[in-house]
Amino acid sequence: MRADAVEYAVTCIKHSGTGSFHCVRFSKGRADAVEASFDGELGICDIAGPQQMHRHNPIQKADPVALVEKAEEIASLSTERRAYASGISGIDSVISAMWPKMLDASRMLLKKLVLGAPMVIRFHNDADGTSGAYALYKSIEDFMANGNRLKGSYTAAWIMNRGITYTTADASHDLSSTGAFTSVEKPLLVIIDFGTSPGSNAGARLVGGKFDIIWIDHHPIEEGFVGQHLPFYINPWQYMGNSDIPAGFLTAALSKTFSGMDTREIENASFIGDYSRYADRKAPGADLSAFLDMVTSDARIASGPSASGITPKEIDSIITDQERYREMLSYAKTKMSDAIGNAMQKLRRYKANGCAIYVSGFDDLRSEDTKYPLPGRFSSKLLEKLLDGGDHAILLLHFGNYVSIRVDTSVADKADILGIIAGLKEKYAEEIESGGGHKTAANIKVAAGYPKEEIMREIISALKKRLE
Ligand SMILES: [Mn+2]
Repeated sequence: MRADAVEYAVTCIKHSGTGSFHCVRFSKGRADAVEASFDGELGICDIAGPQQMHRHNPIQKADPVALVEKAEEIASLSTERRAYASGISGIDSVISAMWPKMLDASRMLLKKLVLGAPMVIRFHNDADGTSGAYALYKSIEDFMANGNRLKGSYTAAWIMNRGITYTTADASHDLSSTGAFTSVEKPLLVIIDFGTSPGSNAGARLVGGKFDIIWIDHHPIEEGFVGQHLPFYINPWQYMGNSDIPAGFLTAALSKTFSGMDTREIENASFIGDYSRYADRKAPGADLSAFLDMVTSDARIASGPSASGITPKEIDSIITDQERYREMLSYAKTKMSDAIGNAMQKLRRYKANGCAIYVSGFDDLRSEDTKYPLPGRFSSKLLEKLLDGGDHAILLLHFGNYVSIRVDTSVADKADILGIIAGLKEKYAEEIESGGGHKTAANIKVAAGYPKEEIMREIISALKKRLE
């Protein structure tokens, strides 16, 4: 070893492209990571510093167990043992119950960061899922810059998921993209704000054993969903909580195990985006929520510069550019309020006992090229607007072969929209292709060519009867 050389451990090799090597230098509870481009293998190498990172270096065998232990030590020293307190008591009791699991999950994540293991972070393309990815991204950046225990680079693919299932196609993609790495640590998959549909089972089974997985969610757990048995499945329903603690908030809380980053605005954006009872419309977060909703649904923006989906890094580059952020926010707000204004003019109103039932079409309310706003989210916004008037309301928004139904929480039990849909599916077995959802938000898909007007008439009369 040369006098000026320093021992680095090569902990991950990327084979694709020009190839690169994740090298870590451990010293007294901290790590410095660098990317190098020499030829080599996992092991110990001597390098004199970044300027020599391209040179071929002699490599000795290293004990991978010892390397992992060093990374685990850094992860453990970097994490906060006391549970994050948001100041909202209904949330804090749930978070403190979840804390031991969050702490373990986050230590695993930090260990992968230190060792440069490939990570895939998939987030749902709505304000909630994206606020979670954004909170995690900012917290990792903060940790690497200010944490003083890890400096350098890490390896992650951030993928905006245009659906709420982890499909076998997603799993195959993740296996093949991480297959281009040789690493002392398994790759990590982080899932944020997917549903709990058994439709994800096949994908989850495909990556099982090959990835460590952190799955952060807040949807009621469907029977037969295998994700709930993962060691790092994080869902408030397992801890006396419910969907009012959205995935964006949960991810921000998990990030608090290792970062002191202030994520309150991001947390509130997730509350607002998912209509949580904890949403605070007077605190910062409403703009961010509207912005995230738009950048994840406007077809031209959501695809991102690389056409593979906008990433938290790109989102951050817009948000930190004040002028650009203001411009895009105003675009989002104008588009949304125009669509709401047009829908309000076209509304038909039916009277039920103690409640108004509104019907509106959505087909010509948005431009074909941007696809913004998306109908499901728009119907929630429109109902919110209708409820501003103070009366109870139910909304039927139709577009294409779909009817999107949104129900005021205070009449949801009585209206029993899921019961109505179940009855209709029996009566119109041929005409209704699918239907279901929650008691406040449900959808029906009518078979192509069948007039949805008849189905809507049936829904209205069933609602009137139930509300009597
Ligand atoms: Mn959500």
